[in-house]
Amino acid sequence: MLNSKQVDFYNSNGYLTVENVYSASQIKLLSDVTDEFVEKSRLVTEENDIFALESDHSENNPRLTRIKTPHKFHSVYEQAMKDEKMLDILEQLIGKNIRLQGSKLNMKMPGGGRQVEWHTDWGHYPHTNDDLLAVGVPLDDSTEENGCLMVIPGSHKWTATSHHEDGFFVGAVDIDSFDIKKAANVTSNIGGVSIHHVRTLHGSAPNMSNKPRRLLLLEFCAADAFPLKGISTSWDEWNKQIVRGKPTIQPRLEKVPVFFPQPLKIEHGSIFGIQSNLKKSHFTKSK
Ligand SMILES: O=C(O)CCC(=O)C(=O)O
Repeated sequence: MLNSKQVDFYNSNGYLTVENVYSASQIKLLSDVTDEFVEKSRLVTEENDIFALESDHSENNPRLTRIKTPHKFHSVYEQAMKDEKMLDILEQLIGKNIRLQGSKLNMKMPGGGRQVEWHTDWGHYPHTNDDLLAVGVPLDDSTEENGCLMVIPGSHKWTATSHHEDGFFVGAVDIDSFDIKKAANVTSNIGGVSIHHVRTLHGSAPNMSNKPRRLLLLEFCAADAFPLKGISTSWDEWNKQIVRGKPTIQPRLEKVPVFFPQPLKIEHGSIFGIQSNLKKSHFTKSK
Protein backbone atom coordinates (compact mmCIF):
# COMPACT_ATOMS: atom_id res chain seq x y z
CA MET A 1 0.00 0.00 0.00
CA LEU A 2 1.09 3.58 -0.60
CA ASN A 3 1.08 6.18 2.14
CA SER A 4 -0.55 9.56 1.53
CA LYS A 5 2.82 11.21 0.84
CA GLN A 6 3.46 8.77 -2.00
CA VAL A 7 -0.02 9.32 -3.46
CA ASP A 8 0.50 13.10 -3.26
CA PHE A 9 3.92 12.76 -4.92
CA TYR A 10 2.38 10.79 -7.79
CA ASN A 11 -0.48 13.26 -8.20
CA SER A 12 1.87 16.29 -8.26
CA ASN A 13 4.74 14.83 -10.28
CA GLY A 14 3.10 12.22 -12.51
CA TYR A 15 5.48 9.46 -11.48
CA LEU A 16 6.61 7.49 -8.44
CA THR A 17 9.02 4.75 -7.47
CA VAL A 18 8.02 2.13 -4.90
CA GLU A 19 10.47 -0.31 -3.36
CA ASN A 20 9.96 -3.98 -2.47
CA VAL A 21 6.85 -4.75 -4.50
CA TYR A 22 8.06 -8.00 -6.09
CA SER A 23 10.09 -10.65 -4.25
CA ALA A 24 13.61 -11.65 -5.31
CA SER A 25 12.28 -15.05 -6.41
CA GLN A 26 9.57 -13.48 -8.61
CA ILE A 27 12.19 -11.33 -10.34
CA LYS A 28 14.55 -14.29 -10.72
CA LEU A 29 11.78 -16.25 -12.47
CA LEU A 30 10.99 -13.32 -14.77
CA SER A 31 14.66 -12.91 -15.56
CA ASP A 32 15.19 -16.63 -16.29
CA VAL A 33 12.14 -16.80 -18.56
CA THR A 34 13.37 -13.68 -20.37
CA ASP A 35 16.73 -15.36 -20.96
CA GLU A 36 14.84 -18.31 -22.51
CA PHE A 37 13.06 -15.92 -24.90
CA VAL A 38 16.38 -14.38 -25.91
CA GLU A 39 17.67 -17.90 -26.63
CA LYS A 40 14.62 -18.60 -28.81
CA SER A 41 15.17 -15.38 -30.72
CA ARG A 42 18.47 -16.68 -32.12
CA LEU A 43 16.58 -18.34 -34.98
CA VAL A 44 14.48 -15.27 -35.73
CA THR A 45 15.69 -13.10 -38.59
CA GLU A 46 13.00 -10.46 -38.77
CA GLU A 47 10.53 -8.73 -36.45
CA ASN A 48 7.48 -10.87 -35.66
CA ASP A 49 4.56 -10.92 -33.20
CA ILE A 50 6.87 -11.62 -30.27
CA PHE A 51 10.27 -10.08 -31.00
CA ALA A 52 11.44 -6.62 -32.08
CA LEU A 53 15.09 -6.89 -33.10
CA GLU A 54 18.09 -4.57 -33.01
CA SER A 55 19.55 -4.05 -36.50
CA ASP A 56 22.67 -6.04 -35.51
CA HIS A 57 20.68 -9.02 -34.12
CA SER A 58 22.12 -12.38 -35.22
CA GLU A 59 22.06 -16.04 -34.27
CA ASN A 60 25.44 -15.71 -32.54
CA ASN A 61 24.66 -12.41 -30.87
CA PRO A 62 20.90 -12.15 -30.21
CA ARG A 63 19.96 -8.51 -29.60
CA LEU A 64 16.32 -7.57 -28.99
CA THR A 65 14.76 -4.17 -28.54
CA ARG A 66 11.58 -5.68 -27.16
CA ILE A 67 9.53 -8.75 -26.31
CA LYS A 68 6.02 -7.71 -27.34
CA THR A 69 2.97 -8.38 -25.13
CA PRO A 70 4.96 -10.88 -23.00
CA HIS A 71 1.94 -11.69 -20.78
CA LYS A 72 0.37 -13.43 -23.79
CA PHE A 73 3.38 -15.70 -24.25
CA HIS A 74 4.34 -16.85 -20.76
CA SER A 75 2.39 -17.29 -17.52
CA VAL A 76 5.25 -15.85 -15.44
CA TYR A 77 4.66 -12.44 -17.05
CA GLU A 78 0.91 -12.88 -16.65
CA GLN A 79 1.35 -13.58 -12.93
CA ALA A 80 3.46 -10.42 -12.57
CA MET A 81 0.67 -8.47 -14.26
CA LYS A 82 -1.92 -9.86 -11.84
CA ASP A 83 0.23 -9.49 -8.72
CA GLU A 84 -2.05 -8.50 -5.82
CA LYS A 85 0.48 -6.27 -4.08
CA MET A 86 1.05 -4.29 -7.27
CA LEU A 87 -2.70 -4.05 -7.99
CA ASP A 88 -3.36 -2.77 -4.45
CA ILE A 89 -1.03 0.12 -5.25
CA LEU A 90 -2.76 0.82 -8.56
CA GLU A 91 -6.17 0.81 -6.90
CA GLN A 92 -5.03 3.79 -4.85
CA LEU A 93 -4.10 5.68 -8.02
CA ILE A 94 -6.75 4.77 -10.62
CA GLY A 95 -9.59 3.21 -8.65
CA LYS A 96 -10.94 -0.26 -7.99
CA ASN A 97 -11.89 -1.30 -11.53
CA ILE A 98 -8.73 -1.86 -13.53
CA ARG A 99 -8.05 -3.10 -17.06
CA LEU A 100 -4.75 -4.12 -18.62
CA GLN A 101 -4.02 -1.78 -21.53
CA GLY A 102 -0.85 -3.53 -22.74
CA SER A 103 2.50 -5.04 -21.84
CA LYS A 104 6.01 -5.01 -23.26
CA LEU A 105 9.48 -5.91 -22.14
CA ASN A 106 11.98 -3.33 -23.33
CA MET A 107 15.39 -4.94 -23.57
CA LYS A 108 18.27 -2.53 -23.64
CA MET A 109 21.22 -4.71 -24.43
CA PRO A 110 24.68 -3.57 -23.30
CA GLY A 111 26.73 -1.50 -25.71
CA GLY A 112 24.06 0.56 -27.46
CA GLY A 113 20.58 -0.84 -26.58
CA ARG A 114 18.11 1.55 -28.14
CA GLN A 115 16.92 4.87 -26.82
CA VAL A 116 13.25 5.73 -26.52
CA GLU A 117 12.60 9.27 -27.78
CA TRP A 118 10.71 11.67 -25.51
CA HIS A 119 6.98 11.08 -25.66
CA THR A 120 3.85 10.55 -23.60
CA ASP A 121 1.95 7.26 -23.75
CA TRP A 122 -1.18 9.40 -24.13
CA GLY A 123 0.17 10.65 -27.45
CA HIS A 124 0.07 7.02 -28.66
CA TYR A 125 -3.19 5.85 -27.07
CA PRO A 126 -5.58 8.63 -25.99
CA HIS A 127 -8.66 7.50 -24.01
CA THR A 128 -11.90 9.05 -22.82
CA ASN A 129 -10.20 9.95 -19.54
CA ASP A 130 -6.58 9.89 -18.42
CA ASP A 131 -6.71 7.44 -15.50
CA LEU A 132 -4.02 5.31 -17.09
CA LEU A 133 -0.50 4.54 -15.98
CA ALA A 134 2.47 2.30 -16.71
CA VAL A 135 4.26 0.19 -14.13
CA GLY A 136 7.95 -0.46 -14.82
CA VAL A 137 9.29 -3.68 -13.31
CA PRO A 138 13.10 -3.69 -13.66
CA LEU A 139 14.70 -7.08 -14.24
CA ASP A 140 18.10 -5.40 -13.77
CA ASP A 141 18.91 -2.44 -11.56
CA SER A 142 17.99 0.53 -13.70
CA THR A 143 20.56 3.34 -13.54
CA GLU A 144 21.60 6.44 -15.47
CA GLU A 145 24.51 4.41 -16.97
CA ASN A 146 22.33 1.68 -18.47
CA GLY A 147 19.63 4.03 -19.75
CA CYS A 148 17.01 4.31 -17.01
CA LEU A 149 13.66 5.92 -17.66
CA MET A 150 13.65 9.74 -17.43
CA VAL A 151 10.60 11.91 -16.84
CA ILE A 152 9.68 15.58 -16.79
CA PRO A 153 7.99 15.95 -13.39
CA GLY A 154 4.59 17.64 -13.56
CA SER A 155 4.28 17.29 -17.36
CA HIS A 156 1.13 15.15 -16.95
CA LYS A 157 -0.70 18.41 -16.26
CA TRP A 158 0.34 20.14 -19.47
CA THR A 159 -2.59 21.04 -21.69
CA ALA A 160 -1.15 20.10 -25.09
CA THR A 161 1.61 17.73 -26.11
CA SER A 162 1.86 17.16 -29.84
CA HIS A 163 3.76 14.18 -31.27
CA HIS A 164 3.58 15.36 -34.86
CA GLU A 165 6.21 16.62 -37.29
CA ASP A 166 5.31 18.13 -40.68
CA GLY A 167 1.74 16.95 -40.19
CA PHE A 168 2.67 13.30 -39.52
CA PHE A 169 2.48 11.38 -36.24
CA VAL A 170 6.09 10.56 -35.28
CA GLY A 171 5.40 9.30 -31.75
CA ALA A 172 7.77 11.78 -30.11
CA VAL A 173 7.62 15.44 -29.08
CA ASP A 174 9.63 18.30 -30.49
CA ILE A 175 12.75 18.52 -28.33
CA ASP A 176 12.45 22.33 -28.28
CA SER A 177 8.97 22.14 -26.78
CA PHE A 178 10.23 21.46 -23.22
CA ASP A 179 13.17 22.10 -20.92
CA ILE A 180 15.23 18.93 -20.84
CA LYS A 181 17.20 20.26 -17.87
CA LYS A 182 14.10 19.56 -15.78
CA ALA A 183 14.38 15.80 -16.50
CA ALA A 184 14.53 13.45 -13.50
CA ASN A 185 16.16 10.01 -13.66
CA VAL A 186 13.82 7.26 -12.50
CA THR A 187 16.30 4.77 -11.13
CA SER A 188 14.89 1.62 -9.61
CA ASN A 189 16.25 -1.48 -7.98
CA ILE A 190 15.22 -5.06 -8.46
CA GLY A 191 11.98 -5.74 -6.58
CA GLY A 192 10.87 -2.12 -6.81
CA VAL A 193 8.68 -0.54 -9.50
CA SER A 194 8.33 2.80 -11.23
CA ILE A 195 4.92 4.15 -12.07
CA HIS A 196 4.29 6.90 -14.60
CA HIS A 197 1.08 8.65 -15.54
CA VAL A 198 -0.07 8.25 -19.16
CA ARG A 199 0.45 11.98 -19.82
CA THR A 200 3.91 12.22 -18.24
CA LEU A 201 6.61 13.12 -20.74
CA HIS A 202 9.34 10.49 -20.63
CA GLY A 203 12.18 8.97 -22.63
CA SER A 204 15.41 7.10 -22.11
CA ALA A 205 18.93 7.18 -23.51
CA PRO A 206 20.75 4.34 -25.28
CA ASN A 207 22.49 1.85 -23.03
CA MET A 208 26.18 2.50 -23.55
CA SER A 209 27.17 0.52 -20.43
CA ASN A 210 28.25 -3.10 -20.31
CA LYS A 211 25.17 -4.15 -18.30
CA PRO A 212 21.71 -4.96 -19.65
CA ARG A 213 18.66 -2.86 -18.77
CA ARG A 214 15.57 -5.00 -19.11
CA LEU A 215 12.33 -3.31 -18.09
CA LEU A 216 8.95 -5.05 -18.06
CA LEU A 217 6.28 -2.40 -18.66
CA LEU A 218 2.71 -3.18 -17.62
CA GLU A 219 0.15 -0.59 -18.69
CA PHE A 220 -3.20 -0.27 -16.95
CA CYS A 221 -6.26 1.94 -17.09
CA ALA A 222 -9.41 2.57 -15.12
CA ALA A 223 -12.08 0.25 -16.55
CA ASP A 224 -14.15 3.26 -17.63
CA ALA A 225 -11.31 4.73 -19.74
CA PHE A 226 -12.16 3.70 -23.32
CA PRO A 227 -9.59 3.99 -26.13
CA LEU A 228 -10.39 6.73 -28.66
CA LYS A 229 -8.85 4.54 -31.37
CA GLY A 230 -11.58 1.98 -30.65
CA ILE A 231 -11.55 -1.55 -29.32
CA SER A 232 -9.61 -3.87 -31.60
CA THR A 233 -10.79 -7.21 -30.15
CA SER A 234 -14.22 -8.68 -29.41
CA TRP A 235 -16.09 -7.29 -26.40
CA ASP A 236 -15.53 -10.57 -24.50
CA GLU A 237 -11.80 -10.61 -25.21
CA TRP A 238 -11.52 -6.98 -24.17
CA ASN A 239 -13.23 -7.63 -20.87
CA LYS A 240 -10.88 -10.53 -20.15
CA GLN A 241 -8.29 -7.79 -19.66
CA ILE A 242 -9.99 -6.65 -16.46
CA VAL A 243 -7.45 -7.50 -13.75
CA ARG A 244 -9.44 -6.17 -10.81
CA GLY A 245 -13.07 -5.17 -10.25
CA LYS A 246 -15.73 -5.04 -12.97
CA PRO A 247 -16.06 -3.98 -16.60
CA THR A 248 -18.53 -1.29 -17.62
CA ILE A 249 -20.47 -0.18 -20.67
CA GLN A 250 -20.30 3.44 -19.54
CA PRO A 251 -17.12 5.24 -20.61
CA ARG A 252 -16.23 8.20 -18.37
CA LEU A 253 -15.78 11.26 -20.56
CA GLU A 254 -13.39 13.88 -19.21
CA LYS A 255 -12.22 17.12 -20.77
CA VAL A 256 -8.75 15.94 -21.77
CA PRO A 257 -6.40 17.39 -24.42
CA VAL A 258 -5.98 15.04 -27.38
CA PHE A 259 -3.98 15.05 -30.60
CA PHE A 260 -5.05 11.99 -32.54
CA PRO A 261 -2.07 9.70 -33.42
CA GLN A 262 -2.55 9.88 -37.20
CA PRO A 263 -1.59 10.15 -40.00
CA LEU A 264 1.37 7.77 -40.05
CA LYS A 265 4.04 7.96 -42.74
CA ILE A 266 4.28 4.17 -42.86
CA GLU A 267 2.17 1.63 -40.92
CA HIS A 268 4.45 0.57 -38.08
CA GLY A 269 3.61 -1.69 -35.14
CA SER A 270 5.99 -0.44 -32.51
CA ILE A 271 7.07 2.86 -31.02
CA PHE A 272 10.59 2.24 -32.36
CA GLY A 273 9.32 2.09 -35.93
CA ILE A 274 7.07 5.12 -35.54
CA GLN A 275 9.80 7.19 -33.86
CA SER A 276 12.28 6.30 -36.60
CA ASN A 277 10.41 8.87 -38.74
CA LEU A 278 11.56 11.66 -36.41
CA LYS A 279 13.94 13.92 -38.36
CA LYS A 280 16.44 14.24 -35.51
CA SER A 281 16.90 11.90 -32.56
CA HIS A 282 16.80 13.46 -29.10
CA PHE A 283 19.80 11.31 -28.24
CA THR A 284 22.66 12.21 -30.52
CA LYS A 285 24.84 9.14 -30.00
CA SER A 286 22.70 6.60 -31.73
CA LYS A 287 21.05 8.00 -34.84
O1 LIG B 1 12.14 1.53 -21.98
C1 LIG B 1 12.10 2.71 -21.67
O2 LIG B 1 13.03 3.28 -21.10
C2 LIG B 1 10.90 3.58 -21.98
C3 LIG B 1 9.81 2.81 -22.58
C4 LIG B 1 8.70 3.58 -23.15
O3 LIG B 1 8.49 4.72 -22.86
C5 LIG B 1 7.82 2.92 -24.12
O4 LIG B 1 8.13 1.82 -24.58
O5 LIG B 1 6.77 3.52 -24.45
